[in-house]
Amino acid sequence: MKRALITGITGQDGSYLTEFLLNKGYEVHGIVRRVAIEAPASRLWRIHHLLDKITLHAASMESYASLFNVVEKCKPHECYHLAAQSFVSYSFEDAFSTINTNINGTLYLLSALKERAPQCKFYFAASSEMFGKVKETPQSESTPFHPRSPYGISKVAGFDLARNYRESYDTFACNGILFNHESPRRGFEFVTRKITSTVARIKAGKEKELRLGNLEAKRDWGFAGDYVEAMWLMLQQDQPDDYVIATNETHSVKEFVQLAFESAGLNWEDYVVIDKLFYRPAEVKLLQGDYQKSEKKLGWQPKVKFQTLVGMMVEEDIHGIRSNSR
Ligand code: G4F
Repeated sequence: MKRALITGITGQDGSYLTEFLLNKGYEVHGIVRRVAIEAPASRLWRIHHLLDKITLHAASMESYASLFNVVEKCKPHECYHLAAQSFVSYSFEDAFSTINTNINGTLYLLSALKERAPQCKFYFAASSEMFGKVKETPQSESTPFHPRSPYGISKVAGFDLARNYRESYDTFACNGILFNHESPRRGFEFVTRKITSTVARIKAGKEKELRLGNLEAKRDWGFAGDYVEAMWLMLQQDQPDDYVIATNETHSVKEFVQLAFESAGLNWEDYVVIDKLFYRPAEVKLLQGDYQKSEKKLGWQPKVKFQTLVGMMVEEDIHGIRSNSR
């Protein structure tokens, strides 16, 4: 039986990936912070339904020794490194901890795997934020990076670390350059879930307005459930490589807002307030991913389209509020 080790297993992608790998017959191990094990209701809600099928290990991405011990115990065949401080806005507020956790965590894990499980295949969650001030549109694997936030910088470093382990030590290390991917399990701090959850609260009469920053920014938004399959496919190839995972469509935050309010039968202009608080010191204006290489080499394509994604998220949030008030 194949054994997979997932960092960031409690997050949106970790939960979908765990379901995907369990369906494929994997033994799934996850790394979580000790506080998460002590507060399962608030910290493990996305994987609550999977807890009796997986093994959780308490460790910290900031501690080489703790990661080394988990790798030694688990001896994984595949490792999916998803854990990160992944909220771009927060990375401006605390650049030091974002850089520290994201870069060192990746290096510690790569090093522990090299020492104790050198045959393990490694997936690094790189990001379209690395393209930042984009040099061309759409962006592909050959587009140069120009990150615009401490988070983006940390992801470029992680990307380079994975590639360097591949070139120096023959580590089977792949970088998935994932564009924004969303779902009803998305954290509430990200713009899509902030919008859909507030639309649901407005619909239920529990909220009066939605305060947002830059509505002109454009993103390539896909469905997280589709994207975890691509992570797995990368590790099933004969050679390690880097891949863009995207939809090749771009939409503004304003379009997302309009559609979300429309799906709930509301007019967005009656509720949205622009608040400078949510603007970033440096913005990534436009992202659109060219996933031709992934389509050709991995046989991967996105299934869920923008409209369906927005509708699905609004519907789930409305449903969630109704079931909670029953
Ligand atoms: O949802 P966001 O916070 O996502 P962002 O910054 O694009 O990053 C996400 O995608 C990356 C992949 O490209 C991941 F690597 C990263 O970890 C994360 O998952 O913001 C999207 C856009 C931005 O342009 C932001 O300025 O929405 C704009 N925005 C406007 N008002 C807002 C708001 N973003 C947030 N979070 N909150 C607002 O009120």
